[in-house]
Formats: sequence, structure tokens, C-alpha cells
Amino acid sequence: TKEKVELDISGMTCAACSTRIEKSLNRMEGISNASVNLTGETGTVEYNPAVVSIDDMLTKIEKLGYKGSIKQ
Ligand code: 9UX
Repeated sequence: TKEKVELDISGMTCAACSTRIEKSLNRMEGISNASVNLTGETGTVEYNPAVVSIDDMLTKIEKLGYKGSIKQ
């Protein structure tokens, strides 16, 4: 199963920030594609919910020093 979630990500100030988050998410088990938009302060993640949870992604983002939430 593959699902897609849209995230709001705040705290990014330069292009290296978005690249950092993108690379970290893409290295996580169960994530098939993560794309982060700096100016839009958003991210799109395609993942396997049997392997990784949205909470896992948000925790990872926080550990990197940013704030993530599910886009409402
Ligand atoms: Mo740019 Mo982002 O120097 O954490 S990488 S501000």
C-alpha cells in the first residue's frame, strides 16, 4: 500500500534546510518519495503506512530543528 500525506513545515530559512529535510525523509524506511518546498513551507511524502507513520516523519523533522504538522 502506498499513501500520500501533505505536511506543513515551518522554520526553514534557506534552500539547504529543505534539502536536509528531504534527504532525511527519503532515507527513512518505508518512504518512497519525499519532496519539500521551501517557499511554500510544505512537503509531500509518499510512504507505506505499514512501515512508517506520519508521527515518525514529524519526529524526524523536529529532530532536525523544524516544526512539522499534517496539512489541514
Ligand atoms: Mo541554511 Mo537551514 O544556512 O537549517 S540550512 S538556514
